[in-house]
Amino acid sequence: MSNDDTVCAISTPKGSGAIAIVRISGTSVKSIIKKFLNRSKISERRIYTGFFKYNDNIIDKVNYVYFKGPRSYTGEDLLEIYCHGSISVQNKLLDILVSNGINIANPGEFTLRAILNNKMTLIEGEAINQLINNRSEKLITKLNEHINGGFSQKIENIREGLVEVKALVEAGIDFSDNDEISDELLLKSKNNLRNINIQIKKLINSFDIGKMLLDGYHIAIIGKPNVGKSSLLNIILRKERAIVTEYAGTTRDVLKEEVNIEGYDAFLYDTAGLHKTEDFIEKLGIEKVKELLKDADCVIFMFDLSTPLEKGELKLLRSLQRGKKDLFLFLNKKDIKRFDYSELENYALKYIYYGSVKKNIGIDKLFKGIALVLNEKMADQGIMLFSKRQKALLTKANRTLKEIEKCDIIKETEIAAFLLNDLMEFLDQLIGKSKKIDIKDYIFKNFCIGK
Ligand SMILES: Nc1nc2c(ncn2[C@@H]2O[C@H](COP(=O)(O)OP(=O)(O)OP(=O)(O)O)[C@@H](O)[C@H]2O)c(=O)[nH]1
Ligand SMILES: [Mg+2]
Repeated sequence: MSNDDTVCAISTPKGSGAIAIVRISGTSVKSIIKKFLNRSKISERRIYTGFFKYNDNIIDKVNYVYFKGPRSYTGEDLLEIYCHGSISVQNKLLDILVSNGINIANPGEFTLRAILNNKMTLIEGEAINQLINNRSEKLITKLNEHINGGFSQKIENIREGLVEVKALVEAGIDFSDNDEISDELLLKSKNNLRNINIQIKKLINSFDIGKMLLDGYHIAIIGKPNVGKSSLLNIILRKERAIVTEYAGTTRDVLKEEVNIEGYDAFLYDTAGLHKTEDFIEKLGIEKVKELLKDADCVIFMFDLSTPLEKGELKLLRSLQRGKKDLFLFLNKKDIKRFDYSELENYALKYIYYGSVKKNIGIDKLFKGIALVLNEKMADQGIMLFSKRQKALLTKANRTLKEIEKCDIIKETEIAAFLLNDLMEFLDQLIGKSKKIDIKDYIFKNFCIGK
């Protein structure tokens, strides 16, 4: 792609709205302003009002702002036209631009240009896309740390540390006859590398939580038939989403609904009651629950205080305790409690709640408990990783660091220098500085058109 190409796109969501934004970036921006907005002189970053005209026909009365390159999002001349958000106006504007030789932008193309023009790093570009798609209020600050360069700066700092180590390694060659200086250099380099690896490992470890929070926290509601699973889903959604009856085995399929838990994006799954059954459809439903349990991040295990605690329930509880998922027990139907469940106290459970879905008792506490666990996961994270690409590169960096640690950087100088170069290359790829990668491969995937 030539960077001189001018491109355009509708940057607002598809469909009609009060206002839509058409963005145009590239060398032809000024001639577009002259031709369609009839203005030959224009100041940057000022709002103008005028008619967008084509062959003397008024298409729309619009506002527009001109951003002169390089002081624009893309680093090129950029025009934003705020038109009325009718689908016909938006399409007409775009059609006119295209018929005048302006290309439609690819998804993420404005951001790609911004990176190529050094307006931002690849990490910052990826984070903008993540922020656009993110549904958790709690992640806004974390993603902004990436967008505003906090993460890129951290990588730059690590890189600078490596340059220092490389200089020490090279100095080691000159001082290799002097044992005292060599030892001192060796120790200093080793300390620097250890410190760098701690930072890299911390970033890698934050990915599991970062990814989970960005993709949404998946909560499976499970339990034997009739414990009140569907009732719990309905009360949280404040609507009759799932059928609730007094008959055991009402729910056969898995129902998935998105919910917001104190600013976290989450998905609730209502499931078929778990028990031994000969019913073919129920069996299929139970198989689906087992599949779901492999992928869920969290389990709400429900019990029914009006029926006796069963061995099968205890067996499932033990297996869930052996797993890694967040586990919450909800002992339902407290209003008609008939059996003693104190045996569960032997299980050292951290999150166990007694309540009644029917009477709306204990549900608030249960979800506050879930929010607390999520808050704990977020706490002390510092900068978090949200992208598989970034994790893969840092994992390579970590592996290379381990190799460097194994070699004697004074005696095996050449190997050490070679590995250090590899390591710096991984960091360059991470921020998009490396010549060995094509940034297009990363930006276009999953990106919105118009960004
Ligand atoms: N008394 C009382 N009844 C409840 C409570 N919660 C749910 N129920 C009743 O228990 C019955 C079963 O509720 P569901 O929500 O359908 O239970 P379920 O776990 O989804 O059942 P299956 O889909 O068959 O596995 C219904 O009659 C509900 O009204 C409660 O807290 N107290
Ligand atoms: Mg149900």
